[in-house]
Amino acid sequence: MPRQPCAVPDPLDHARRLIADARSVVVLTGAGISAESGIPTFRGGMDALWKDFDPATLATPEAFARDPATVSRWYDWRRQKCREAIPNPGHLALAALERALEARAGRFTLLTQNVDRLHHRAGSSNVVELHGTIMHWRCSASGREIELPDGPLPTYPFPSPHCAGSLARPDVVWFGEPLPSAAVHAAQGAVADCDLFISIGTSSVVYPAAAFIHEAAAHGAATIEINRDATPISSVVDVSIRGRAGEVLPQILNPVPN
Ligand code: BJW
Repeated sequence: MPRQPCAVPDPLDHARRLIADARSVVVLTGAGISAESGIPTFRGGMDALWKDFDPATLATPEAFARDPATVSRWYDWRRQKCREAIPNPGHLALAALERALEARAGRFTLLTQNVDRLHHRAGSSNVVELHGTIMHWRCSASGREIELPDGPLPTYPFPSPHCAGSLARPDVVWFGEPLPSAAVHAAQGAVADCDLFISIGTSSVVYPAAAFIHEAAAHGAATIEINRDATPISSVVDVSIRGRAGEVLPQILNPVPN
């Protein structure tokens, strides 16, 4: 008898089956999901922000202390880019997944490393911003929020109106700074409880966010990665889907499998 070829499951079908069976889903997103909204990623690719810049000169408290004008100007330029961007089909598909899980009395938590607010604007509600948001700025001394003009800041650096001699800084998490404790707490609770973890558009090299998928897998959650390129987790996830988030997510989630 001729041998039948062994059926390799199509990764999109496999992902749909895992989503249909899941009751508690955690999604972790990174810069890749916003790339199709025109927001540059940090690493990898011709347009990546850190292709020409050393992150240590822009994304650390030391850099801000050394050269607040350059750092403020760079973040304010990015704030304008985020304001102008619109959510893409990947963001919208995740908002639809949240609504579908709610409808079947499931749980959905969206952990994002992105600071652009596009998930909120797409309609997602249970969003945990691990690295803060570039849309809010705060006093570097007191931490009080600072109202910003809609357009570019009038000066770089921009003085804080709250404390004499201190400066406005973006409410983001720089290297060497702790993540907001409420965000870490919410993330850890969701990860401990999930039966499916989906990592989307992140290089999976920045901690502690990069550890969450391993924690989820260690307690038995199924894992899916959606990324344009291979990453350190591609060979350890249950389903690795190589493609653009804005194209792959609608294929899996429109309609949400049930
Ligand atoms: C597509 C696509 C498409 C493209 N579709 N895919 C343990 C081990 C080792 C190091 C550490 C550790 N614990 C802590 C550290 C140190 C450090 C760290 O992780 N360093 C590593 C880099 C080595 N971590 C920290 O410092 C963190 N703080 C901390 O741990 O504090 C501890 C502490 C406790 C108590 C007191 C004091 C301290 C803070 C990390 C903060 C990260 N901040 C940044 C900047 C935010 C502000 C800003 O926006 O400028 O966050 S760094 C930058 O990287 C940004 C991102 O959120 C983050 C992750 O990047 P992401 O999203 O993965 O983007 P990319 O560009 O890397 O990847 C894009 C991906 O998309 C690629 O894979 C593409 O293929 C893909 N892609 N187009 C799908 N269309």
